[in-house]
Amino acid sequence: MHEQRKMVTAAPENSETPLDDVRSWVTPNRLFFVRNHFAMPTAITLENWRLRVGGCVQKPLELTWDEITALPERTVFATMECAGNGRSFLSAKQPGVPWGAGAVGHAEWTGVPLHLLLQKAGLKPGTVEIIFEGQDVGAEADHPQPMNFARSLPLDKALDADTLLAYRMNGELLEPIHGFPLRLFVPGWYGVASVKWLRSIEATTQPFRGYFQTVKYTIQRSSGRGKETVVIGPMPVKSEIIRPRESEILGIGTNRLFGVAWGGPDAVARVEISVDGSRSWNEAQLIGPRAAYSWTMWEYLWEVAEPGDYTVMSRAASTGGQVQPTAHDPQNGGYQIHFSRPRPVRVERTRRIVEQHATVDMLQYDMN
Ligand SMILES: Nc1nc2c(c(=O)[nH]1)N[C@H]1C(S)=C(S)[C@@H](COP(=O)(O)O)O[C@H]1N2
Ligand SMILES: [Mo]
Repeated sequence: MHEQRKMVTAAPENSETPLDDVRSWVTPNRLFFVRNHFAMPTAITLENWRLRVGGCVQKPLELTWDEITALPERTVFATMECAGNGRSFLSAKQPGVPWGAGAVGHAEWTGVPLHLLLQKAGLKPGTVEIIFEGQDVGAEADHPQPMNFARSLPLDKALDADTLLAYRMNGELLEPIHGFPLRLFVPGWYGVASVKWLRSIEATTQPFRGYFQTVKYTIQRSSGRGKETVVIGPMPVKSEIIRPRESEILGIGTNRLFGVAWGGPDAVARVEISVDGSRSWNEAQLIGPRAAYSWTMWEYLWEVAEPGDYTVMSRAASTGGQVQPTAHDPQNGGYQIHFSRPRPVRVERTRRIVEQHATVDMLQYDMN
């Protein structure tokens, strides 16, 4: 089978992981979704690339590729999802890339813990955030002046031992489209935090007000003082049904449901399945590794006696006690879309095999 990313927009590339074909815990690099706001920088080489560390530090640094890769490295397995993943499923249409379910993947990320570099530079007292700037430049409809892609992290997350300056993905040097040669990688957080093609890091004493965390990538929350704008951060708990596929027709008897679930910074504690449109829930089996930051695969053997139209749903809970909601929170707008999405399936007395490459007969009769 020749699997490839599913293009959503071509220039710049925005493309999905082909979730329908996911069988493994780790997503291969060439299938891992891509989210680009601007054209990808093309002139970066390991020789001409530098990383600057500056702002509110004792000792500003400018590091080469060899200097970075000589530092101690760390490896973290983590799921990364785009904050707009699933946007096309919202009933109230939202602006932005019309993602299906596949702006998510799981990989092994290797790099230098960011705190080691910040330690070398020496943060001055009063630092509240660290700003990360990519080499890619462009404009947006509501921001016609060209700007670099940039985001900040609160100091505590920047100093977390697992926050990496990543240069390997699944053991390979980063592919150009995933941020070669170096990107920030913030495990447990939406992908927007993980700035690609990193060229500068700056400590600041003021909260950063960049476009990608004020105009875009924010959600609303109500507090005692009314509505508050919150910058998108950690991924909440979520699950996806991979099989049965969209519009797949099942047969009576035993049907295997299969999917993935993730809990942002937490591990997945449990996944439940409803086959009656959320009236009752039964626990699925978790398969393979279960760890903080990582998605977990699950399966559920569904015994169906009666043909008919069913609504299948999955609902994950994290070790942190979060449970996936059944509806989208309108305060999230076009972001943070993690509700249990109903999947209608039809069960017939006769099973139709929809595997594209099935060589067996296209009809299989159930003996019941
Ligand atoms: N420099 C830069 N970094 C970026 C982006 C970008 O457009 N430019 N997109 C962000 C978003 S919104 C996401 S979801 C992830 C996607 O990473 P990937 O393309 O490697 O999957 O990168 C983030 N880092
Ligand atoms: Mo994103």
